[in-house]
Amino acid sequence: MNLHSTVGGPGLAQQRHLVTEIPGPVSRELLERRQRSVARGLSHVLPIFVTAAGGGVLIDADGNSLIDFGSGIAVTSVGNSAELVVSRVTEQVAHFTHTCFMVVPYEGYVEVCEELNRVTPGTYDKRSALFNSGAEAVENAVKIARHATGRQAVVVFDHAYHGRTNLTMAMTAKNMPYKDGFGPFAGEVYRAPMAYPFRWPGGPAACAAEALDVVTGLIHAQVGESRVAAVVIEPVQGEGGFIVPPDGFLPGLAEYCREHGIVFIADEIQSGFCRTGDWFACDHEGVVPDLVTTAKGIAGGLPLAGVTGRAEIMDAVHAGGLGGTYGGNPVACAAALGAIETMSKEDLPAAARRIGDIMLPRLRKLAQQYPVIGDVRGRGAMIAIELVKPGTIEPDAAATARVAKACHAAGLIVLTCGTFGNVLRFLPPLVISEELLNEGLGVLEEAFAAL
Ligand code: PLZ
Repeated sequence: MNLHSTVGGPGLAQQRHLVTEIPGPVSRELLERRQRSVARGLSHVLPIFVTAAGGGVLIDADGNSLIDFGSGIAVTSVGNSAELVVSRVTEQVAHFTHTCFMVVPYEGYVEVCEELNRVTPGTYDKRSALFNSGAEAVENAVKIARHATGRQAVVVFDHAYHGRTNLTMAMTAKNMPYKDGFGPFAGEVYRAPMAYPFRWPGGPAACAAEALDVVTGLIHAQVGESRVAAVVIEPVQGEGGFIVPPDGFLPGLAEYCREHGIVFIADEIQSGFCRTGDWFACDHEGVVPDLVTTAKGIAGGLPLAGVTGRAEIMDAVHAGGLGGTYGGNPVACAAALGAIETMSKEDLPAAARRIGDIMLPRLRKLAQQYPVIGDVRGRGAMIAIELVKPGTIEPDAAATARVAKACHAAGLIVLTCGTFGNVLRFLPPLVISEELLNEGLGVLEEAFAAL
């Protein structure tokens, strides 16, 4: 079967165009093959098999063109097969594909670390290290924080998502599907309540101050400040429901960590690299973490992740204490340099803000029309709506699934998230055209009308 008839990238026709039902016959056939060969544990949001993608569209094996509001979970912020990613990767792959940075170094790795040190929050002296996945970056950030402080405890939050490896499963909040049956989990991980304005018992206005009180009180009573190596938080929570903490919460938490010698780690794996309208979500309130974890958007779709932070913390680890065969692979580094250049050249933080400016008013109008939408939130191009039983805050996962399904059938890729499975999230590529963005919103509106 020849699935490579179309070349991807920004040159693809930017249109929604369905020629079969979704999934079509070719995808269904491939899905059958997939069932016979790929483990059941891996599931799909939408079982169409992709043959090309670029800008704001995905083309499937049946020739359907779908609008992409997912970016492969916040990865292809610069678009699929972005020009500078393709050219840099093509050049690198022809020169050499791997040496292992621990065996023989290369400039690309150093350049990516220089870029990370430059673009992440904080102007202090920084160092970076590169890894393959977000989970691996989080694991290493915790290793570094423990080594630097000589302490063991790690504090994480309700609704947190940090990965699927053993330590990061322990740090992730949600049982199904991430943790169920996969224990025992790593120890010395403590969970605190998240400042979640929509669900905060005392209401959104009291949320920041009350949440800070509860978190710091819990650390004092149940862990002991002097035993805490790190507090790890997503400055805008991703998988847990696109929860945006109220202003004041993150600065307060950072200040508290500073007072107690606790390493403040921002997991910017989903929220980073222009997604929220700033280079990093922490920038919104000028929060400066001690360590930042990055992945996803960093390399335009190639697997790469980073830990960046204060030189004295990063360099506390002995030589040879960090590493991995593939971490900072030269091809992935080339992709990252192309992606970061694209973000700067095309001012993608501004593009993300423009996406938010278009989406939020339309979604707020939709919420007025349909009381099943209990909350509209997010920043930049990291936007979500939370679905509830009208007049309550009781989650409505079934309605969420129905809306998502209707969007998929109409050629719009949307993702769900949230501890209760009742959040529809929107993560379009930051290079999506205004026309396509508006058309996608139209599909969503029709899905609500049909609910
Ligand atoms: N930290 C904040 O969002 C990855 C997970 C998809 P990896 N989120 C998507 C899934 O179901 O596996 C994520 C994240 C935050 C860490 C991670 C982990 O990144 O690259 O998936 O390991």
